[in-house]
Parts: sequence; C-alpha cells; structure tokens
Amino acid sequence: MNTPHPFDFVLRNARVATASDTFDADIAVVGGRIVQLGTGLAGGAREIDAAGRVVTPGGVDAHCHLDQPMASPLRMADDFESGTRSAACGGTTTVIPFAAQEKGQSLRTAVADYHQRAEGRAHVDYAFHLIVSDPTPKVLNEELPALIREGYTSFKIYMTYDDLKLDDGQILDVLSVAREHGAMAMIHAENADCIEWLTRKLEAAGRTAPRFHAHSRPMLVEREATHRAIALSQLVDVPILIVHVSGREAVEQIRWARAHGLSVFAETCPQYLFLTAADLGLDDSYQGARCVCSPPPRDKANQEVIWNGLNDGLFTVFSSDHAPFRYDAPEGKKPGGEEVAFRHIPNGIPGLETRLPLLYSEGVLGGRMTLNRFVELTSTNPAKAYGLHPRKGTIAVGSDADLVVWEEREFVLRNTDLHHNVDYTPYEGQRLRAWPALTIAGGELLWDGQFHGRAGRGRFLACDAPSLLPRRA
Ligand code: DUC
Ligand code: ZN
Ligand code: ZN
Repeated sequence: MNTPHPFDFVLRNARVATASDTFDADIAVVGGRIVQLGTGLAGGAREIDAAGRVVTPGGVDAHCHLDQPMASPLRMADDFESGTRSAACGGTTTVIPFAAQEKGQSLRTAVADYHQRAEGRAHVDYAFHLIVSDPTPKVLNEELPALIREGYTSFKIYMTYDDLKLDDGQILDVLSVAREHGAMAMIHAENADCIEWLTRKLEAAGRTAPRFHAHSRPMLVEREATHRAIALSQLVDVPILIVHVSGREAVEQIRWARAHGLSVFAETCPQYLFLTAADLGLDDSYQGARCVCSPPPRDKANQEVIWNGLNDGLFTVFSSDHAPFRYDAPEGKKPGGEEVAFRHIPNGIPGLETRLPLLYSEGVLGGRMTLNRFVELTSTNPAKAYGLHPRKGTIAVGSDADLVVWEEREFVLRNTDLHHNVDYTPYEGQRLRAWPALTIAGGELLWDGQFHGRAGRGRFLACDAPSLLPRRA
C-alpha cells in the first residue's frame, strides 16, 4: 500500500552548498537521515519551502568548552543545555567540547564525569575530545588506547597553563600513542616559560590591567611553540593539528612545515579575524577583560594573514574556541567579585552562536571566500578531522539531516539577540549580513527565529578514525 507521504520531511527548492558543489534540490528525510536529493521529489509529512535560499550542512564546532570543571571560584557560563541552544540558534548542529583530565585523575573518570554533565541536556549531537594533562604509564598504555578504540579519537595537549601543560618528553609520549592508535592530536602552542617570565616583568612594573595579557603572550611565544610542536610531531612521524592560530608568525611556521612535506593541520577562530589587541583595552580600564583569550587577538595586518590562510587552504578548520565566562560575575571575569590582575582573568570568550554568521557575512558575502570553502572550513573538514564524516559535515544521501537555511539581511549584532548564558558578546555592534533563518537537526526544526529545541534530543557520537589521517597497517 502506498503511504500518502513517503518522507517524514522535505525541504524544497534549496540552493544546496556542500564543500565541493552548489546545486538546486529538494532534500527528503526519513528517520532523521537524508534519503533522497533531487528536484520534484514526492511529498513529506512535513514540508518547508526554502525558496531558492542557500542551504548548507549544519555547522560542526570542533573546538568549544562547555561546563568544563574549573578551579573555584570560576565556573563556565554555558553548560550543555545553554551552549547547545546557542549553537543551534547560530546554525551549529554538532559540537565537540573537551573531557578534561585533571592532574592525578584517571582519564576514564574525566570522561565518565563529562558524560554526566552532558546527559539529558544537549539540544544537538555531541562528541568529546579528550584533554590529556597527566600522561602516566597507565594513561599512555591502557586508558588512552582503550578510549580511542571506544570513539574518543582526538585529544588536546597544552604547552602552557600550569594545570594542563606537558613538557616535551611527555608530548612525545602522547604523540606516539596518537600515531600507534590513529588519533588526531590537537596542540595548544604557546611557550609557558616565556609567558611566565614576561608576566612577572609586567607585574613588577605594575602593568596588570587586562590589556597587558596581550603583552605577556606576543606572537614570538606562539611561534616558538608552534615550531617546537612541529618538530616533535616530525620526530614521532605523526600528523598534528595546531589549534587557534592567531597570526603571521605561527602561520609562517605551518607553511614551512607544509613546504617540508610535514602533515600539519591548522585551526583558526573568529577572534583572530574580528578582534585586535586593542579590544583588550587602550587604557587600564577593566572592560577589556571581556576579550582576554589565548592566544590573544593581534592586529589588522594579522587579521589579513588569517583571511589569506582561510582562503588558500592553510587552515583546515574554523572553530569558535567558545570558552564562556560572564563579565560581571564572581565566577567569571571578576573572580571572587574583584577586578584582578590579568594573570588571574579566566581566558576565553563566547562564540558558538556567532561563528557561522560572522564567517558567512564577512567571508562569503564579503567576497573573501567561496560558499563551498565556507562549508568545508565550518562543517566538512571538522567532521573529517574528528571522525564524524560523512554522517556529519555534508548534505548527501545517508547523512544526518542537519541543515542550515540562510537568510541574507543586514543587521547589527546585540548580545540581547543571542541565546548563550553570557552577559556580553565580544562582537557587540558588529554589522552582519546573514543569519540562519532555519536550523534543522536530524530532520527536526530547532530554530526559525524562535528556539524549538529539547534538552536531551542531542546524542553522544562515538567518533571513527579521523579520515584526514593516513591509515596505518
Ligand atoms: N584559550 C584556550 O586555550 N582555551 C580556552 C580559551 C582560551 O582563551
Ligand atoms: Zn587552547
Ligand atoms: Zn580552547
């Protein structure tokens, strides 16, 4: 017997953009997955007419921090509920935050704890990266290999932050596990000792206002660590991905590595395109604490270097590095209620919801990159880099029906329009030219100017081996 509606849902008349193609099609969905693409498809139980609008795959934000445990009194402003709500309202339908190991803690315990934080709260699908801060023999030989097999196929290692940083020998050990077990190693590249030395000098001179955060982490500090990370990966013969690259000097190191045939991937973030060090303050006002993040934003010339790298293929992934702290809060940028020296200001800015609209507005509509490159950087490549493709990151038969229908309109961004739990956006007053009209996840409408999510509908995704990595016998 013919059912009247062969499909659960049909998105009609879409101008579909993937990383490789742009074409007109209806998109038919059954059971949350795309089952047909073509023109004049049969009817769906539910239909939406996209009327020639651009439709891209839902965004994959492969670098965001949600409800990550913090030392008292600090607390992240967004948990899995508010973070994934704001993600969906900005067109992101998959997030990959971090299950962070504390020193002395078992990696398994960190993962179990993080699952509890996510359980029943996410509006969109999520996977976990691991943060390895204590690579004991048990972690290296047992926990990490087992977790990689179970679907945690990427991890971040830090070259700075006292509670997270690894020394070079530890990095070599962890990279060796990535090589042997086929995981993607993400590296935060800043030289910890240089930062500490500069910070002490600044403090001795009374220079403790937020703007001096940028002085304590000049590009040299990032350049040196980036070069060292590349050398360590070469020694182990394993690809790495350098996260949140901020400007010219790190970019030069990555170009050098590529020119020497090394497999070095790179990520950048909106703050390196839309903010400069001046946003941390031109005087000693505390307001600049809002934009304290690491590496710090640089200057206009460096923004151009980052735009060029996005366009010419240097960067593989564009992520938010959403690390949300409220500004006017004792658990946020004013720890314990005080305006503190820059060393004590929690690092990080919100950006999950604004990542795609910023890049679509200035990148695609500003004529700086093609629509297909936008899709590649924000969805397809992050899904490939972390073992979620082709379920995520594309519009194809068999993929999850995670879709963004774009509306091109000019407006001025206000934090009051956003859905995170943060009391500011660093991009307040930014002129935007586009925003998602609709966000659809697994065939369900989550955003159409109103939010229709449901905490707990988002599922945990076990990741496959990253498809950007070579297969080893
Ligand atoms: N830098 C990081 O390394 N992580 C979170 C936020 C930040 O600014
Ligand atoms: Zn980092
Ligand atoms: Zn981060």
